[in-house]
Amino acid sequence: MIAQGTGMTTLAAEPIWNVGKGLWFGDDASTVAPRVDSLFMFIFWVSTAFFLLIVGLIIVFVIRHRRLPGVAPQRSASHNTPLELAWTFLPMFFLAIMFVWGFRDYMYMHVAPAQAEEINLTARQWSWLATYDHGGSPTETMHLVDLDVPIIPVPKGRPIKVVLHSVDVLHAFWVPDFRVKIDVIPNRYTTTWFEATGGATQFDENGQPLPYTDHYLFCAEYCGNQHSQMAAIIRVMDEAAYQEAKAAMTNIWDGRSLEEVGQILAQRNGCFSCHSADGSAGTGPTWLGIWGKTETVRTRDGATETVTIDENYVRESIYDPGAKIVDGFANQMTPFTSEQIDDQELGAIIAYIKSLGGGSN
Ligand code: HEC
Ligand SMILES: [Cu+2]
Repeated sequence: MIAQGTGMTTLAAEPIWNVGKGLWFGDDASTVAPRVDSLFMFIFWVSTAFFLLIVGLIIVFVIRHRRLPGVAPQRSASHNTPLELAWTFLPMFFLAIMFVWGFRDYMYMHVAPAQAEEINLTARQWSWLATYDHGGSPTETMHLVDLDVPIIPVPKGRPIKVVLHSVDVLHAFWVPDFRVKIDVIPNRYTTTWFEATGGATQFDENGQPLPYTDHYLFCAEYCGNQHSQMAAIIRVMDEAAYQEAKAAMTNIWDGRSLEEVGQILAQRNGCFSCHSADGSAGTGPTWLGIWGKTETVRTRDGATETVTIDENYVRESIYDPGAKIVDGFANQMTPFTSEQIDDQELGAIIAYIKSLGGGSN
């Protein structure tokens, strides 16, 4: 485990199977990184041991039982119950360990803590745009190879949930130092989370330790001829520096937060003639406290389904309201087009509905 906030791994606590980890893994810079590495190394050494055992036995047997002139071939043994039980249950035992361990870490990786701060990340050919809860986006860039990529600040020692979507083709969000990777898909939101620990201290050209650490964000899904340059820098810093970096960001909405912008957009687009934010139902259901709740809907073919109100559901409810009609309401909402409510505006409306509370965030 990583000692929180220090970004240092305690050597004494390293399990034995982590031997050799340094050969191919880079820096450990998030809480999930040591978990991934440890499981990977365990599987690696178990596989190596069985590989050597099996190939070793094959070689021994090939030599020992090879055909010799004048020696009649032995009859094959038909059965050996203890041996067969052993080679069935021994590997099963190791596979069960890998499964339980993998499942535990999979759940850890996929369920973001409720108090996580959210950062929206928009992928396009060929760049990344981060939008924070206060409506700002980073402007600072770094020159990599032959283009300037954005520097995306994140706080150290606190969970961050990343809400991702693409405005064009398939991309993938990959931060090798964090061991975090997820597809980024057009017309749909995907989410992931991480808690940055920063990893090993980094130094400037003069050998002085830097107050932050930088980690590459790559696109990991071939998305066109500049795919390899679709990068960004995730900069892990302490809380004070993070708040300062956030305050210095530009905001295309006059300094308004995403929630405030969402409320204004809901007003301008006439959503409040059918929806309320105070719990009263009108032509449409109220938005108060719906976030994260499950509800019953009717689909186009008349089937009943249970849905959870999340980013994807709200998106669909706006662009294609007839796809899932809330129980107790009629199909009376006219679809909005992406010209009327564009991508960034949709993100703001979602932030606003989210801010009205509910089961989870
Ligand atoms: C003409 C009335 C009307 C307008 C205007 C309207 N809606 Fe709706 N909306 C409805 C109705 C009726 C439903 C429930 C039936 C359904 O699911 O389509 C609904 C459902 C929804 C839902 C799903 C709510 C839930 O509890 O599952 C969301 C989200 C939503 N609308 C967002 C919006 C947004 C955002 C706008 C403005 C951009 C908007 N609506 C404008 C009538 C309207
Ligand atoms: Cu890409």
